[in-house]
Amino acid sequence: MSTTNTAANQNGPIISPAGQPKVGIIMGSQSDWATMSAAAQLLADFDIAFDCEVVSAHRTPDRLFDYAKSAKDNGLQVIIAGAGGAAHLPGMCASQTPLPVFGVPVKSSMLSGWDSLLSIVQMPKGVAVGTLAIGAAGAYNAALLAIQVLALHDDTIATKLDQMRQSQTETILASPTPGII
Ligand code: RP5
Repeated sequence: MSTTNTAANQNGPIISPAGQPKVGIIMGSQSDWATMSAAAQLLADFDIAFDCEVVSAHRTPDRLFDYAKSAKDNGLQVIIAGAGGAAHLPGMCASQTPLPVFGVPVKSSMLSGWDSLLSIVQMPKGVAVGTLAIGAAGAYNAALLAIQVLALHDDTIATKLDQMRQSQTETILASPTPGII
């Protein structure tokens, strides 16, 4: 399966850093990109190569199976899968790969993402998906978890992660009074 290291959003493309993609980002539809771009952006900020594709569990099931079965051999170490509605993408992906899969429930128009959340989180015993929050915060945190996994064996990433968390802490401590920035 071909992969792309460039993903576009409303503000322009998010170009993956050069090199072997370590994280795969998949989503059920082009319409999920507004949410899932948060994951791509954080990985790019951490200088971690990723690939990004639309892969639908229902509309392109063969493409999903090809993607998931070959993901580890293709050098990926973590998969982030976002989908909305009857969101079977993360679970079906997890069933076909030994890699850790983080699922992002995309906010749906009819049920505000409750459908997405419940269909991702409620996996049967024996096949695991790490389920994140609904929406862009979930996509961001999925990338953060992927970064934390990679940091276990990469000191450069671990150092950046420490710096990011320290900076986040300092930002809060610098303005601890509500309404006064
Ligand atoms: C899911 O259906 C996708 O993940 C998306 O969140 C939702 C709606 O898809 P579109 O109808 O916008 O393509 O498969």
